[in-house]
Amino acid sequence: MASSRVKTVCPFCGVGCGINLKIDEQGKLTGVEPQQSHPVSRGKLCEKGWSTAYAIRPDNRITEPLKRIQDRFYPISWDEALNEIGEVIREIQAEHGSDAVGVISSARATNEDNYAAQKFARVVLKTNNIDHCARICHSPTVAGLKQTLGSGAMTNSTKDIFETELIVVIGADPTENHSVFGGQMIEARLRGAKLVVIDPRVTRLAKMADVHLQLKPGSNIALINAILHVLIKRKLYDASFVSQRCEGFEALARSVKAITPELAELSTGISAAKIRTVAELYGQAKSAMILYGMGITQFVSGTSNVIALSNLALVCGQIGRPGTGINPLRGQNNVQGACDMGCLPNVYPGYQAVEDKLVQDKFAQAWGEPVATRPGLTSLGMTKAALAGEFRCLILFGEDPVVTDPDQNHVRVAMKKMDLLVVAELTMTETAKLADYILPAASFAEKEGSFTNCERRVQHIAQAVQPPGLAMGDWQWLKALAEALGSHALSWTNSEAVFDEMASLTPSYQGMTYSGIALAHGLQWPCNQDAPQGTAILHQTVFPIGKARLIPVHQIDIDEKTDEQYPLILTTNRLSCHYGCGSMTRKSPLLERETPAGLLFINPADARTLHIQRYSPVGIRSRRGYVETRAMITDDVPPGLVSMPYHFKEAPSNQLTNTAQDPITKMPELKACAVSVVPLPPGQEPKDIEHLSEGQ
Ligand SMILES: Nc1nc2c(c(=O)[nH]1)N[C@H]1C(S)=C(S)[C@@H](COP(=O)(O)OP(=O)(O)OC[C@H]3O[C@@H](n4cnc5c(=O)[nH]c(N)nc54)[C@H](O)[C@@H]3O)O[C@H]1N2
Ligand SMILES: Nc1nc2c(c(=O)[nH]1)N[C@H]1C(S)=C(S)[C@@H](COP(=O)(O)OP(=O)(O)OC[C@H]3O[C@@H](n4cnc5c(=O)[nH]c(N)nc54)[C@H](O)[C@@H]3O)O[C@H]1N2
Ligand code: SF4
Ligand SMILES: [Mo]
Repeated sequence: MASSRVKTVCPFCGVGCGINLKIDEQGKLTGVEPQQSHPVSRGKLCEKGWSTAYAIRPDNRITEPLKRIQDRFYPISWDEALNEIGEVIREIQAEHGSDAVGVISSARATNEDNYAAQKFARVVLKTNNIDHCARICHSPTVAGLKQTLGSGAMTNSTKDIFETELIVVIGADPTENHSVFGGQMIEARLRGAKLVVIDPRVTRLAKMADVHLQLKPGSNIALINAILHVLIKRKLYDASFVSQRCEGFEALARSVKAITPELAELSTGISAAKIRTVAELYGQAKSAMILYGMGITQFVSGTSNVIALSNLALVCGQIGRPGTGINPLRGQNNVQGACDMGCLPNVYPGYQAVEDKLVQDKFAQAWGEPVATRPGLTSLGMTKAALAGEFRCLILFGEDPVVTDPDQNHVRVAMKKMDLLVVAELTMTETAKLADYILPAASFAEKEGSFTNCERRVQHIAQAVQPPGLAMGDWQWLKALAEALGSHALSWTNSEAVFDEMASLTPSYQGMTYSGIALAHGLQWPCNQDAPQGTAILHQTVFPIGKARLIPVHQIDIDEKTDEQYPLILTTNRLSCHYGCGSMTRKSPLLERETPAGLLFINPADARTLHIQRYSPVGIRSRRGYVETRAMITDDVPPGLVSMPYHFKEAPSNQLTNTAQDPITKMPELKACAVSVVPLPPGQEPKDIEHLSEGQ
């Protein structure tokens, strides 16, 4: 075999950078290089992209199905595993009904895997209990933008960053989290674009911004409404765009009439003068691009926050043209795709409503079987129902909720309480450790499929190497499990057949084929008869709902208040070198060397009051849990606010976080909870969570 390079896509974040995997003569993955001609990454990768080969190396992978007997895992054949799982599912459904089981799919896996997962839930298990990590990521985007624009996705393309006059980054830290795109933002800034950053922390982009609005956590709506107040009062908005393309302006104008910058100064902590400056910059820019992330969505006010941003873009007509738009920075490599595929409890592929009778009939006919008709449980809803004894079995792949869902103690109890937990993974995660069966999954390099990046670009991924041991692609084991349950609904013979079935049922993907997406570095949806080459900018002449809706929203404060016992607010953030639960990036010695495990970022003033030294051990307690780690003293967080990454299983910030939820999407408030911080005695090492729980 000759050495080769296989063209594929980075498996980490939603930027979707183009990579080539380097394969040696023995068929072994030896390295990675950027694709020079890729339209998004333009020959660049970040440190995670460069470390891809480490993330999936065969040592340390799960290579055969495992069954837990008491506290140990034993190898078992695929047939035995699937038959036993199938039998327990049947028993549970016979006793407790079809909704006692559910599936959590993976925004890290392919469109084909996710399409198969929702079809498996709906046709084989007869339940709409299907969800994935978008719930705790951009579900408020999907819900909010669907209401205001009719489509919950990034409206523009990453290349627009070079065509805009004004970049507004709100609640996102792109140089850490969408690093290649973040680098392009720096480039655009250096070429003359203006930059406004709205974030309670001083991020790298905040340091080079024209204006940084360092607002109090959770005060986004108060701020945006005050900006709207100035825009409307001073007639800086786009009256002709509003009259031609929007409805609801009068009610919106009334709702912000009393929200003066002076009033907003009290709740946001930002001076009225700065609020006016930003309103002027945004109102007067020929083109302005809003880019936002978890600092908008991960609040009990998540959906309203998204609506507020949409109101802002719409009244200024900053949408439907190059260099404009409202642009959610979708997080995972394929979270846009997993949503598009219908891995959500209320919609089929292409956001077709589960409750719509015509849609039910369409899918029942296409799939040749009756489908579940009632909307299902969300991921956190499944956890809650498990704790109540109403949900008994979860099939989960490519997520590690014990580390990444809020309130870790309560997630652990729920996972243990179920009669059957099946986890398909690349490695032994904290969640897999609690499973009854672990199935070995193939990584992105070991299977064919497609990923949809943050700008709706559907890209082909080619198989580069063989899966280790007995590992299988996710749709392949789902198909085998369906067969063990007596169903042939998933009987595709290759990934292309899965894609073709999906495209035929998903209007925005209808014009796509494997050859089409492979040729052109992907195609951006909608891609259909009207737009065979795909669509770079949404809503250019009309919104899917006709006119866009301006919807008044009001400030909703964070759920937990500080008090004497818990005097600080904890927010959670990400670090450039680590990703999600860390199960892939932490295999790279280079990435591991760059960042110590755990960390609490704290302002020097708070550190002084609490007698905390640089890098000294600290304990952090919330109303739900306790962790220990080391303090990093920095002006990047203001006094009163501390921040922790959530990548480290030794010091999981999700021991502490709040499960209070946005009422519309059930998004938990991962970005704010009340904590206390204490220094540990000098010389005492921070205990990792396992040892802490043993001691309790
Ligand atoms: N290196 C790395 N990259 C990643 C990931 C990773 O784990 N590691 N994960 C991927 C995923 S799944 C996602 S969803 C994306 C997320 O990417 P981002 O959305 O950038 O994620 P975060 O760092 O969690 O939060 C963004 C910012 O919100 C700010 N913030 C907190 N509260 C508020 C507030 O009230 N208002 C405002 N305006 N801002 C606030 C925080 O200070 C932080 O800077 O990253 C993706 N990329
Ligand atoms: N405190 C706090 N918590 C958070 C957040 C926060 O900002 N703060 N952010 C939230 C957000 S936005 C998100 S998206 C979630 C992410 O939470 P998760 O989705 O749980 O995180 P990941 O690390 O992406 O986990 C993915 C797992 O998938 C596995 N995997 C990768 N590829 C494949 C595949 O092809 N098949 C299979 N079967 N497995 C695969 C990896 O080995 C990894 O263990 O975390 C959330 N949790
Ligand atoms: S920016 Fe995202 S997609 Fe690009 S190399 Fe880094 S992690 Fe991969
Ligand atoms: Mo995410």
